[in-house]
Amino acid sequence: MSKSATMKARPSAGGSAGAAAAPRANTNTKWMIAGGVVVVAIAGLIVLARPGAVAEPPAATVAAPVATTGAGAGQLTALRTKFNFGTVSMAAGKVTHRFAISNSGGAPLVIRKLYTSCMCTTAALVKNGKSSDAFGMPGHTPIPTIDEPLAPTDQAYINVVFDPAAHGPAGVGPIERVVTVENDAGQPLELEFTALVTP
Ligand SMILES: [Cu+2]
Repeated sequence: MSKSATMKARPSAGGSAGAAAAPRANTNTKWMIAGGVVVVAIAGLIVLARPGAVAEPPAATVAAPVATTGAGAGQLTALRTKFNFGTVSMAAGKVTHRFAISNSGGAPLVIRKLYTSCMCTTAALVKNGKSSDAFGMPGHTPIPTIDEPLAPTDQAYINVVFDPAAHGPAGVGPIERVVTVENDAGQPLELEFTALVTP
């Protein structure tokens, strides 16, 4: 502090007409800067205290992922992610449902894997009329990587087969199963179905 004050005072000590005015202006400037710092500090405290100021950063983070799903990225979506079979009889055998999926983004994506939450359920990818193998539950059956590309123009389904008799007589009652579709464009797509299993 004292060192910088001395260095600043030295040029104005030259004996010109502005010699007397210069140190005073220097002092005034210091007070103005000090006052400005106080004003900024108070303003900062007011801004921090406002609830609206806290809400602003999350809004900005929400906007960021939206930008990445623009024209240059794929986006795996399903027309519907839930389906209810209603009442399903073990005696009547397996039931199937097709979930319509698509790439709603602006670039191709790759379907890595699909698998189900239980050994009573299998899922296959049907793309442009051609079906993949049917995959079951990890740990019960192998779940290989299929690396199937999906263009925005492709017509695709996840064909789900549920065997209500797979769990034997103990399988009676309401059930809920999930089919997971891993892809390179974002979070895995989860398709869910429910049923009420009767003998
Ligand atoms: Cu099961």
